[in-house]
Amino acid sequence: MKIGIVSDIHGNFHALQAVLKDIQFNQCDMVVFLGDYIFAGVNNNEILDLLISYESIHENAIVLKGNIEDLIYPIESKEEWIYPINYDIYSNFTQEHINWIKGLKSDHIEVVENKVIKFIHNPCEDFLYEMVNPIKREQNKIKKSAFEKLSSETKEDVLIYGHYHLFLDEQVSETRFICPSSVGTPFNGSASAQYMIISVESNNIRTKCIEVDYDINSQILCLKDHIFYKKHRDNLNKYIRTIESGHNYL
Ligand SMILES: [Mn+2]
Repeated sequence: MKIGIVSDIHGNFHALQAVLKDIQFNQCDMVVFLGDYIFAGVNNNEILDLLISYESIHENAIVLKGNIEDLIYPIESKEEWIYPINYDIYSNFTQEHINWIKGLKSDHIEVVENKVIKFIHNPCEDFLYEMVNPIKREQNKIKKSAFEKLSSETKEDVLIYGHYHLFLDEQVSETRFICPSSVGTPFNGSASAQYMIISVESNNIRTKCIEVDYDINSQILCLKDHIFYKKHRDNLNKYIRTIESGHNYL
């Protein structure tokens, strides 16, 4: 059983296209999307259309929501702390997009052979790293005590989560923790589109971190040509810097 794990697209449509092509090439039996698809960049509608059609075509696709998808609620109640660009992104959504986002589940449990695997965007409120460098996140070390606490609260054998934009595969106490980095905005210093394939065979789980080159120049042209760029230049320049460097300038 081969499962493709896709997380944290954050508006990077070209990176998503490259990853889905690679997943097709690798013939995964199942694909799980761990959330944080939108409210960044300029291709939010294209990403939603692609995910909605992917889910309808592929029986074994699971699409979960991230914390970013929940921004839809404070946007609808017109909270002041929302970045203005996110009001513009929201105003371009169709009712179908909005209904689809609101219908997404937060987690999914899958039993593969004897392994119970839980998928979720952000597994806990605690930050799982000692923050040494908020930009170059690959310099941060995992916070063992936070993982131990999370393990004690986790019933499943394997916990697969997104949110941190860094690859991870660690056994802590009774739990195997796996993070597939980020498709659209990795924070490990590599400007590729990143995801993971896990293979479960005879109760053994193997993980493979995959970095796919994508057309980053087309994505940047798309950002600079978009009407949002004139209105939200500072915001989109930080976004461009993030995808070019693979570090967190958001
Ligand atoms: Mn997140």
